[in-house]
Amino acid sequence: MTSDPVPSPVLRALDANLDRTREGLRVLEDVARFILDDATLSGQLRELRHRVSHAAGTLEPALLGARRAEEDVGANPALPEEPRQSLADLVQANAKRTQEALRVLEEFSRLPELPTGQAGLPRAMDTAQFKAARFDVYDMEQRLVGRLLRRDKIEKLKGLYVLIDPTATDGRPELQVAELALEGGATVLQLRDKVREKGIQLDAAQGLRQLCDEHGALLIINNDPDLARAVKADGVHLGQRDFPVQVAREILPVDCIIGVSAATLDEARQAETNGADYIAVGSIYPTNSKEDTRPAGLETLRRVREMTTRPLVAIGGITEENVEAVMAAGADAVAVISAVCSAADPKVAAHRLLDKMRGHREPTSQPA
Ligand code: TZP
Repeated sequence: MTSDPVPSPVLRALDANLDRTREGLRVLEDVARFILDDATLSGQLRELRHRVSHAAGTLEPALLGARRAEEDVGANPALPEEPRQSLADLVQANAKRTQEALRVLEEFSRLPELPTGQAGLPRAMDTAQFKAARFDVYDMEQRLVGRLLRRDKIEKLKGLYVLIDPTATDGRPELQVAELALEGGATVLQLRDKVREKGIQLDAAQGLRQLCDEHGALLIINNDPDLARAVKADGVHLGQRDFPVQVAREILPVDCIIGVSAATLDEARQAETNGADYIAVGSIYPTNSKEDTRPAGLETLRRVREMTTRPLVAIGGITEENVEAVMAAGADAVAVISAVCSAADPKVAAHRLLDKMRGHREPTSQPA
């Protein structure tokens, strides 16, 4: 007959913290899985949970045997449960708890009370794995909180996105055109200035920031993470030859969204893999607003739609006449320069585009 494992205070501490770690990781995993719909992130968290269990080694039965939950002097059912302000708050609270628990596992698993491991392992538990897992949780916390904070912004993308290009306003002040676009219902403005120096762009970007705040719209800066940071923009838009997404991410605050231009299915796939928050597919139609455009067309838009659930912003030559076909091909948003910035009345033009977008036909199996 085997004797019962000896209840040991060290084993109890290890058991409690192993449970805390796995529970915390499960909460993070379910946020990635059910809230963010992110198979990669939830898979990584599941794998981390399994690694932690594995690091407990052969001691698991002894830990279970040592459990005395009802005798825990630290358990206080009278303490009120802390409310969570948001999903980001929930993730942070659980990530912190998991990191703390992993630190306890790391420290306690080094004690001499622990038996030595099998097959030459110095200890029964893998201390180094607990440490590695703690660092992984720091990283996961940052990624999850970033994704949650950006999620609300991404929702606003689903509408009319107007690029404010100072060379396309027919000589009118860009802020005047921008304000009219917002009054007409645009939910996103992008500053796209390929001509002026940064100091001059800063003034324009600050003016746009204020206008977007007044209208509850997003401000995106074209290809300039520095300027985006300086004016607290909501995001940055990157072309194929601009900074890679990962580099821009390191420069920008975690709640800043990053969009990437794609003219082909492969570029769109790569943008998704690199972590772009939205993909701008274009040029859908010929345009005079950009010199070196590459044609993408509606067919590419349809194929990208089938490939990804990331928000798709269609761009290039979009007008009141063709916007319904663009929406029917799977766009979540439509980005324009000339159709609004160069219109006689940008407010009316924005309004009419939005009217058409709202009334568009749902995608069918028949090409539009
Ligand atoms: N990227 C692809 S097409 C394009 C950009 C910036 C220009 C869009 O301008 P317009 O006037 O709406 O065709």
